[in-house]
Amino acid sequence: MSDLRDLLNVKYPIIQGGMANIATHVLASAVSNAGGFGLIGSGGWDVDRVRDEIRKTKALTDKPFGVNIMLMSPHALAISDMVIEEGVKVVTTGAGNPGIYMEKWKKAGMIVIPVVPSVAFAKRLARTGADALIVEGTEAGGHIGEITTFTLVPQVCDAVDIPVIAAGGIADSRGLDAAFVLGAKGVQIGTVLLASTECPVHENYKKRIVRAKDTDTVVTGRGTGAPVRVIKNKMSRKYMELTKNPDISLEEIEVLTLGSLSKAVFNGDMENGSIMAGQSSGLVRDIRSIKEILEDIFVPSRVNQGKL
Ligand code: TUI
Repeated sequence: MSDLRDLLNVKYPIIQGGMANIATHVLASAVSNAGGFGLIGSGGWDVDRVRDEIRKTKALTDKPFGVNIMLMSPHALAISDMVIEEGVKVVTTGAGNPGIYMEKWKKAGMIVIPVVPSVAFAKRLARTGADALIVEGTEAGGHIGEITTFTLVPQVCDAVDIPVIAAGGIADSRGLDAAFVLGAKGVQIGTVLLASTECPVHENYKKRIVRAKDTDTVVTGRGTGAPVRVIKNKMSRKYMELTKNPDISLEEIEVLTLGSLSKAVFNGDMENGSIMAGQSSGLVRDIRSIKEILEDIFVPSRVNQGKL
């Protein structure tokens, strides 16, 4: 059966999420070298930083990798041109509509895989020339949509005829198999990779994911246009208070979100930092190498046994 392994030329049908501040050349090259599809994130970085990350990734792996373009970023336009100059072969997009960039990316021969949170948006982007779609449910960490993976993936599979990659809530082989039963041809994972030995986040961040239980995440900013799932802490409570103010702007929210994300990622501040993570945190029980994580998801799966 043809799946993401054929489209992206990888060993496993598993993409790494393009997590802002976290998906550096270190993470992307480690995922690609282990047989998954590594992504460099762009949220929070300017064009020169993302270019530097691309060059460093090329030096660390000869396997395929891509770049995630965070469309709410003020640098998105500049990054959208730079990825063409740098010969990047695959882009994923998130947190907005990539419509204005599609034509130039397709002209450059790139594979374009937008993240979609709804059926209507999926249909629109399939018509605009997307090669595949990452269908992300509300279980995911960071900036999210409203609908669950379990209900959204089959609806999008029914609505489009390009491959669907399921994201949100997937951390083990049961999640991968479930996604394939729903019609997906691959999965994207983020949270489980936060707790990997290679992930360049502070050790406190990794330990907090491992310690998290099912009810430990909360969605801040629902109703502001930028809902973000994080682990509950002092920061999430403060954020909930601030976003009750109807006059707060999306830009102010972005600065607050990314500023506090770096406190968690770099300083390991688990109280004042924004610990972005998905509901699958409750499924993550230890810190393992990326090779172990990918093998644990794929090797026992029914997809690998040819049953799905
Ligand atoms: O983008 C993500 N996850 C992210 S981005 C991020 S950094 C950030 N910075 C400031 C504020 C908020 C976040 C942390 N996590 N995932 C992909 C994703 N895309 N989830 C949902 C969407 C999405 C939402 C609406 C995609 C398209 C969309 O359409 C809007 C439209 O234009 O119709």
